[in-house]
Amino acid sequence: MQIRDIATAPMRGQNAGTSGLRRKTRDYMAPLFLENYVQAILDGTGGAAGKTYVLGGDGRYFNAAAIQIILRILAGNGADRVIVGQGGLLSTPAASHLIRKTGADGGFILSASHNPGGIDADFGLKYNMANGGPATETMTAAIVAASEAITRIRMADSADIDLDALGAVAIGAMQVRIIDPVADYLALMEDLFDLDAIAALIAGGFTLRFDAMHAVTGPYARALLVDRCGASPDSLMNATPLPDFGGGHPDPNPVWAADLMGLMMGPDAPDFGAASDGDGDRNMIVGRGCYVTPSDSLALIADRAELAKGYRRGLAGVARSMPTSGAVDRVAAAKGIACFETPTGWKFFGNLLDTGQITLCGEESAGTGSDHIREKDGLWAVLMWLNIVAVTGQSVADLMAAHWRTYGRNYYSRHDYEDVDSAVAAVLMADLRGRLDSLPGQSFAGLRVTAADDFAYADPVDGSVSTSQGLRLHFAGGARAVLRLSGTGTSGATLRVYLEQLVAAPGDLHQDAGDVLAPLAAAVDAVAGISGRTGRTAPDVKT
Ligand code: G16
Repeated sequence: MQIRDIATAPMRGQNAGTSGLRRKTRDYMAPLFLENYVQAILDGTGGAAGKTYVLGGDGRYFNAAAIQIILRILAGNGADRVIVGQGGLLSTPAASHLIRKTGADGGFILSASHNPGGIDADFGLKYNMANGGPATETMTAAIVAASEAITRIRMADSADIDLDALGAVAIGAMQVRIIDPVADYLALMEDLFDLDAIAALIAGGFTLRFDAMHAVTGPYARALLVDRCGASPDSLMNATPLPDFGGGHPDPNPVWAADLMGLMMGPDAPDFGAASDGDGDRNMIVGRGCYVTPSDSLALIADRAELAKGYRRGLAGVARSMPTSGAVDRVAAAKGIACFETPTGWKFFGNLLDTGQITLCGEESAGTGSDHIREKDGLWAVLMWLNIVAVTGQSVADLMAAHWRTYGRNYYSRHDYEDVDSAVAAVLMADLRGRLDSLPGQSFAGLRVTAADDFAYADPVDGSVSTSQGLRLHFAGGARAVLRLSGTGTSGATLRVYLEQLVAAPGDLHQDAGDVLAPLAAAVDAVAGISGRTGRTAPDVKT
């Protein structure tokens, strides 16, 4: 087998965002784009010689072809071993687990997460480190530097391998092992949760519906919920992974999982509903007539995790991303454990998890997880909820009501303005940032600002400092708004406005969040001039 050096030019301006590099699929398919990025990852991480990698993706368009290319580059760069999910499939949590379990040096996960798939949609690649987690800021910077200095791609001249055939195959001196993508993950869930209790709950007549959104979790959910826990096969919706996710937007929230939401809010709702995203790391939890916000889900899990066998020892601490609501903070305070506030992005939890300072963490963007891996984990959250329901015998709605009565309720909503002109979005943020110091004491649409800042985070473990992580506005009466630009979009800018109102002693537990948050939304528009600057009178997506 020959190894060739292919001359190439540096990539400019391809700085990876919140989670790897996401681009239009056609960009990724353009000559040498993927090749450049993969070679830059290897160059930026000390080369591949003698190393072991995990490789797989969410099955979206270009997944299998990209895997063949990456294998040739790994072989060309002298990698020793690659573990690949059968059919090229691996959910992000399963990949994180495999990296840790096999002691691999890193992993390549092919996904643009919840972004749509297809030749005219999105593709992505993220590199995870030996701890199973997304590359840190420092490692990402090294990869970006390598991408700007790259001159050649080193590739093996080898034929495609059969990604469907389980077992070992060699590409030159490199061993490739094709494995069942589900088995190891299933064993991990068996260790953490009492699946017999969940099976008994289901055998007793408890009904559920899980929407895999035509993405990667279909086979995982079938193995866990149907085969292991005895749910009926029609408990699964959209459970066959498709390259274009059936034309849908595999983002588990009330907007994109509208069919499931409609069912759960209707007269024939099952007891429990859930969904996961493209690569299986996000989750949505919904009870009969009761949607659970990701922030509330994190708080409830933090309160009740000890009911699941993997968490009996209690929690070392918890963490949430800054825009996530403060609901979990009050649970942590009541338990007397630490609660960290990190920038958006799962990578910021890695050091806290690695040093044992936290057991659980989560984000408003539908990610929840624990120290079992170094990614958020959609089916983990589903099993955690089912385990809690099985042990307490309470419905999702009753669990949430009890939680709010104890801790108060953080009404929460995120408003997204999508595909905004990038320059307009940048000016909006820069202008507000420049006025932050003058805002406290001023009122907007009747609400008085009490504090305003630009969130910065100093990692308590490695000391790295991340600045400009979102503009925070606190208002009188326990309201908070955060404005930040998304790091995961692929066209224009997405402005995210996170709205939160704490009601410490809610009289009516079920007030509509939109009503509660309307004055805050008006105040944010007044202070930031969103409608004036963008010409949008309403957000594109409200979750
Ligand atoms: C990724 C990260 C998450 C983060 C989210 C934020 O999610 O893994 O930790 O919360 O991006 O997205 P944005 O910058 O658009 O607000 P995922 O599920 O897309 O990998």
